[in-house]
Amino acid sequence: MKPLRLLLLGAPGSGKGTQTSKVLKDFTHIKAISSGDILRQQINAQTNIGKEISRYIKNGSLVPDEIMARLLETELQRRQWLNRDASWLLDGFPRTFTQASILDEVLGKSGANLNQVVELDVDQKVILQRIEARWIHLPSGRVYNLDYNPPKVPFKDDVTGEPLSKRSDDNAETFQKRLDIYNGEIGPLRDYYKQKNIFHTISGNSSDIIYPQLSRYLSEKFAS
Ligand code: G5P
Ligand code: MG
Repeated sequence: MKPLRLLLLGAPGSGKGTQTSKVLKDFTHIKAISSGDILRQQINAQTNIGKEISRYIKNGSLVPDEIMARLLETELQRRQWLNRDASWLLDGFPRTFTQASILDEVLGKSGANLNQVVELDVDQKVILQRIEARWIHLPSGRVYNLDYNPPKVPFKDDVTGEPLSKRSDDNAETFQKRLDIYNGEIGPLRDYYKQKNIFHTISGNSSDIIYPQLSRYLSEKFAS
């Protein structure tokens, strides 16, 4: 396969994390970063930056662009992804126009710009219910849902057996704010990537409807 440098966009709860897990299982040469997971791990480790970002996440605001871009650049360097041969997927970053410009600058230096952006288009009316039933395994970022994909043992991670936790921003009030912010930011981002001819939308109100489309799309687009 040709190298894939993919950004997954989608409203909170649209299934970015869920689709990412499925992609990693089927396309084993692809690696992934979730910006939300990186932030939650910083908070959990009680780093200085973690203390600062905790209040943004808790009230559903975006973490400032400069902090976010710095964290992501460090992570891309640490993983040695800033080269043309690596295949990877970003879940949740960039999510503002400014972040998109910063990322292009960083990636451009190694000639490894994003070559695909996929937005998951899910009816926002069906999402809130998903969020309220979500539990996560914080260290790995694995996501569960009490209805859709429950853990094998209630409230325990399938792989490690460790306890699952709730996210501080998974409540109706904060969720609505996150959704409003998403709807406010997504227009310019869509336009930015449409202009570059790398933007694609996949619609469906279930992850099981979206994934076969995503998988087919990636296979066709990146087959060598
Ligand atoms: P995150 O962590 O990036 P969001 O808000 O973008 O958070 P979220 O909530 O993680 O996105 P998701 O990954 O799109 O949603 O969805 P998911 O976890 O896969 O699925 C949601 C739930 O639905 C799960 O329980 C899943 O099992 C279930 N599910 C999936 N599919 C189905 C289905 O078909 N049916 C049913 N019934 N259930 C299903 O960002 C969090 C915060 O971090 C900061 C911000 O403060 C943000 O609010 N942040 C950033 N700030 C600035 N810039 C950035 N780039 C930032 N990135 C993160
Ligand atoms: Mg997620």
